[in-house]
Amino acid sequence: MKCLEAALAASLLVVAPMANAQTLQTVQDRGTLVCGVSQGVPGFSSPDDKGNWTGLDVDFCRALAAAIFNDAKKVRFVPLSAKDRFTALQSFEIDVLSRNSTWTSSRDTSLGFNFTAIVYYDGQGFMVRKSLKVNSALELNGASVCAQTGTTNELNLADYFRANRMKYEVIAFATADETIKAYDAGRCDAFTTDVSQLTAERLKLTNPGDHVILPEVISKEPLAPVVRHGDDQWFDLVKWTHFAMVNAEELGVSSKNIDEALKSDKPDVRRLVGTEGNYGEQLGVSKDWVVRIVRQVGNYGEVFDRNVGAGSRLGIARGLNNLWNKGGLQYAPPIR
Ligand SMILES: N[C@@H](CCC(=O)N[C@@H](CS)C(=O)NCC(=O)O)C(=O)O
Repeated sequence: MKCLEAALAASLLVVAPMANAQTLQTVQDRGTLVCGVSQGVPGFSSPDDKGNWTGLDVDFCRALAAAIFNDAKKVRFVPLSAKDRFTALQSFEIDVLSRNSTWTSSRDTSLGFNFTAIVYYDGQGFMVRKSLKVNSALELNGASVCAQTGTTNELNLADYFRANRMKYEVIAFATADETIKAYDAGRCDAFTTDVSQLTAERLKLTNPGDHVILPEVISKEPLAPVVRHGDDQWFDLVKWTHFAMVNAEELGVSSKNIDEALKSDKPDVRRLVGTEGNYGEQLGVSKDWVVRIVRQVGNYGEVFDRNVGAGSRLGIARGLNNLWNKGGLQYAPPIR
């Protein structure tokens, strides 16, 4: 019996990953990366009038495509609601989910996923009308709160009000548009989601200046691209795409000076840009994978600034998303 169990376990170990271990090959054969994004959160993933997708989550997929194909445009974006995003990944409709998704233990285990690397450290907050004259979330006893179905935000909301012995009524919607429209129309006293999304969604309100984001941040929302369990090669490539962009920023390598970086004699820059070692090949892509990413998409700081940071309409400070050696939490393991 013992032997049989061991044999079964051994066969499962081999069979489980094999069933699913072909993502990079599938993407290469298809010639396009299929990337799950939101249905529209400015700064993270939203289509313009011509259907061109932009944002931090979008650029992450473009970086992955640059590494794989040397062409950041070879991505098909699939807009997904909060409720549908995980089924789309489980059912192989997408190769990777890059959609402001919070890394939680149950999503990482029982849903059958791996969260790759934290591309944005976020936390949940509240927005209210200034005319409500509320300065703190602790003054929201009895409030009605708009939220989106299938998010961590719904759950944190319940925890926060229970912990602070306050009453509330949740009004939940399936899409971001319905949620923000309901809030704009005055159907709820407050709107809750991750602070970055509050900042982004505020731009869609009739009079953004009439609304304020309250100071409390009630949860940890580490946002990370997600892949399916059972494909370590793909998991590695997706996670190292983020690490490459962070390492590039840390080493001062950007889209503006990438050609000089190729001539650098600094050992860590040489490993990053592939003039030394075969680190790209070890991931299943080419030696110059980081050069492709940085040239076509940029380093992490460039991507942050133009989409959500100082160079964008959102103007979000780097804060927790600054590099570890500049007071933030972005810390990438070394390429070597
Ligand atoms: N980070 C949270 C919330 C993610 C989320 O879906 N937030 C809404 C708030 S606006 C959103 O991005 N909606 C965009 C959409 O459904 O397209 C989670 O992973 O559950």
